[in-house]
Amino acid sequence: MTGSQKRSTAGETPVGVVGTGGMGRMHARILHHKVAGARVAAVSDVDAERAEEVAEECGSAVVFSDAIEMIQDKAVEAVVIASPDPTHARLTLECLQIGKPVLCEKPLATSPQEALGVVEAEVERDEKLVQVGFMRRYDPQHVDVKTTVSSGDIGEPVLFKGWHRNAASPPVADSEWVVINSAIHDLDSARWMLDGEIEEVFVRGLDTTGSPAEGEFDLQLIQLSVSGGRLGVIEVYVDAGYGYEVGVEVVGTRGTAYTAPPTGAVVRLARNYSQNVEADWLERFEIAYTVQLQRWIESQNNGRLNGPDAWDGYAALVVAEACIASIKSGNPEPVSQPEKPKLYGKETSEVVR
Ligand code: ISE
Repeated sequence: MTGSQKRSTAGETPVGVVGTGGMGRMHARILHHKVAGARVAAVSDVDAERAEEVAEECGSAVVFSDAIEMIQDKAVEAVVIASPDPTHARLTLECLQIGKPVLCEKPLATSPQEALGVVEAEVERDEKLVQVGFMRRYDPQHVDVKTTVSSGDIGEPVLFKGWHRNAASPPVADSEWVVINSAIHDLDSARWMLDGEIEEVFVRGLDTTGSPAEGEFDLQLIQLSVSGGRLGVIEVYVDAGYGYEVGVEVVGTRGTAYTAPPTGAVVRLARNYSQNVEADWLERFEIAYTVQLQRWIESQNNGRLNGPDAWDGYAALVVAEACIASIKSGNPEPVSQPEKPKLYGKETSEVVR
């Protein structure tokens, strides 16, 4: 963990973290070490040893083996969900039912139907309590591109380009997993950057590993038609081997804006010119995760949730479902355009600095 440490303040929001694997541990550490106005009050995991370890590292958090019990505990006022993807929607609904603010890791659910259940429960409450962990919206480089696009300086944005490479995929990764777990970020970026809706997708793919499961695409090229007659193209490659890289470019009618390679010195040595590539998203997006948690805690104090919401989580899954259909059919597929309830406002959500 890099950067300055937080000062402790009175009136800290007691947060419960569900899941203490890589993501949960990272969220707990950031909350404990860096986020002002919050403390880790509880953690839950079926793996007791792992949970104890994280609890110890984060002050004196109470350990639960059951996530629902932790969510219902009166001492927990806000919840971060970082357990496996198939548990997200059910646990988020639990938070909604008892009125606790929740930051749920992406994807919000594993199907749009399940995510719609969360949206409907929130609309029923008539109160936004759910934020989805599309942390790129807090990454300084992505925010700069978005700000430039919104300023109108590059003219009308007409093309979104996204690239997303993981060093290696886990054994569970099939074509659907690549869309729902990885490409979901890029689908959200395209909606956010162009402030529009994806209307059609066409996915072509390759299996670069020669895995026994024929037709599993670990490299996917997703072409998009976006509202307003705009275009997009996303490359997702989850077995790129050399490291982790994510970037976007938005091409406008007068200019273009794109994310630069991240930080780190450029080294010239022995007739070579080099720069480090990050290992994974925890390293690449550490700042984004920190800002995301800080803004989320602040939004609870000022009563105005302004990050990516349940609608964004649902909308990305609607596009993901069309991508999966396109992989299966080998054809372009339309994306259904559900009507956005009033609760979620007009924009694809604002820039959050
Ligand atoms: C992972 O789950 C993430 O959320 C990362 O941000 C993403 O880049 C990666 O592809 C996913 O597998």
